[in-house]
Amino acid sequence: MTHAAARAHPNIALVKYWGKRDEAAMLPAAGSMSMTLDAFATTTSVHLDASAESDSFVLNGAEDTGGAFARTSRFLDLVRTLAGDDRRARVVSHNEAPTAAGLASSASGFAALALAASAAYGLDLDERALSRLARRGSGSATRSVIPGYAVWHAGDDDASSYAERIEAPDLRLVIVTVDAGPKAVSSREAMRLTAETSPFYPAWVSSTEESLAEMTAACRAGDVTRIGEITESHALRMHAVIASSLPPVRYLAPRSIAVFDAALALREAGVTAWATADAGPNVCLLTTPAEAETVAAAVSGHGAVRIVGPGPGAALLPEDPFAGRTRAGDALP
Ligand code: 2P0
Repeated sequence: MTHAAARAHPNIALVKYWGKRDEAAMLPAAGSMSMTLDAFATTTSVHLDASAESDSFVLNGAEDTGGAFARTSRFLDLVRTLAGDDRRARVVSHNEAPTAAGLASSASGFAALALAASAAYGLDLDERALSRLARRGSGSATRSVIPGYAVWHAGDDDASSYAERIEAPDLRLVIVTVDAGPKAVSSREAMRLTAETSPFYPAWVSSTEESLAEMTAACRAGDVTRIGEITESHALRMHAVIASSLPPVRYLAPRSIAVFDAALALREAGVTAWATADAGPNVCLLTTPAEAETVAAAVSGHGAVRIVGPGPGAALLPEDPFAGRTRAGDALP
């Protein structure tokens, strides 16, 4: 095969990944757990081109020659080494996530790229091997390979650091976009800063492993309340350790805190709602399918809301969705 296309979705971590033990090998300091979403897909095609002297990358309809291209090309180098094939490739990628959703596209992006590129270069990777490969592109992409709920085992080397499925109750996340602007500090940069400067970082790492063990037990037991409690407290611990960096980094805004307060008010009124937030000001509320509309209505005054649930893992597409439309400026599907 000389071309392949794949689709993958972002994920929201309920036990967060924040910090690397080994940046070159992309090994996390601790394990994490997430829900892969049923929305905001990234679709990516990879065409090998024996005559090309370099890779090329079209992202959301525009030729990219900057940082995203460089990261994509470095990732393709890994795939070429695995496949023993040094042909260059043309990569076309489209994110459904509106920038305004505030969802990072690196998880869905590298999960889709790992699958499309490995197939185009003739590698037949199982779910675990694909998860390990996606990890090399972006930590959170490790989990986006997996459908539904995923645990990413920190591992102690490349072979043992992968994500796998975990059974959990059917839940929903109400995404509240309080601020659609770009984040001030990238996750990668802020993670590095936290690990290097926070006096609380060792406790963050050890307590995350404890939270993951408790979360795994709560998922197996189908204990939604416990899943929610761990989700919210672990998110706040992550923001606390980030804020304890030097210079400090603070992702939560006053409007984000108001949504955490809204979650508490909902719980006091007997509604299931637990808040979490990633490296930005937007907040997701974890709830049940039956209560999702109630939660969404209750927080609609805080920003745009969208209800999402567990979605599929990375999957190959039978046809190239960009066929004949691989140039910058071409209309996208
Ligand atoms: C997570 N985040 O577990 C955490 C929670 C953001 C907050 O993974 O450097 O883009 O590519 O491994 O995966 C965002 O960081 O960072 C992230 P790299 P990534 O989802």
